[in-house]
Amino acid sequence: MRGRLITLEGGEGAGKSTVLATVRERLAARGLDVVVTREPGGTPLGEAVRALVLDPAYGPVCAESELLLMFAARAQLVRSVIEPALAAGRWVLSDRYSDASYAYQGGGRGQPAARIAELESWAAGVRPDLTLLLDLPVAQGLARAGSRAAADRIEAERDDFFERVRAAYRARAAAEPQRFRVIDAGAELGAVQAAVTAAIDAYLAAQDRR
Ligand code: T5A
Repeated sequence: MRGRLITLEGGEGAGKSTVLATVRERLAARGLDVVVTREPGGTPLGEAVRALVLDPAYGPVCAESELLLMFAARAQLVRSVIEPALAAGRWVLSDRYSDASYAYQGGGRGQPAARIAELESWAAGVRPDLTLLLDLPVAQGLARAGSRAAADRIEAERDDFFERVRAAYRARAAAEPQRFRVIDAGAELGAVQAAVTAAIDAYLAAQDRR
């Protein structure tokens, strides 16, 4: 039986990396074979693209280049990691995936959604089965991210860019409620983890009933 692709999405500092371990443990406890990856990255080529696209030394980067670089990394990840894993019945958990391109390059940079959809169709070809959107106010996420490390090229954007990113994510979740679960990521960590656990358990229960 084919595996499932679960993606974690959200703005800067939303807590994706922090809750990823919770999701992985929940899936593994059910005996599922889980592959964890991230975007951009997840392959040697993808990690090199990540270093390029996030390095402030290359800025300013035009929106078209940024979009194509994200999909160059994604195409490689799908073909060498995601698709083989799903075909082998493994479950894939990805820290960001194609919704990030709709949010950042679409909402943030103004690239047309139809263009991104076309890239998604031929360069990626695999859509997530379940997406957890960790949603929180932009200022709260930036404060969390900022308390950690030096800003990368995208983290250095202005607040209005991140407001457009958040709006695009929320619009996608509203348009596809069967795929998205929106998590209040502004809550304290225990509450976020509980909400994530409940969402995963509900999804697994629904899979069992199929
Ligand atoms: N990008 C990516 C695009 O533009 N297009 C694309 O198609 C793709 C795939 C890299 C960048 O690339 C862009 C988006 C990004 O700008 P990334 O590495 O996933 O993507 O970038 P970030 O969002 O910057 O990752 P972060 O590590 O900042 O965010 P996380 O993983 O969401 O947050 P996390 O877990 O590291 O938590 C941040 C801090 O908050 C604390 C944590 O301990 C940590 O210190 N924290 C909490 N504190 C209090 N309460 C809670 N509930 C907390 N949860 C976490």
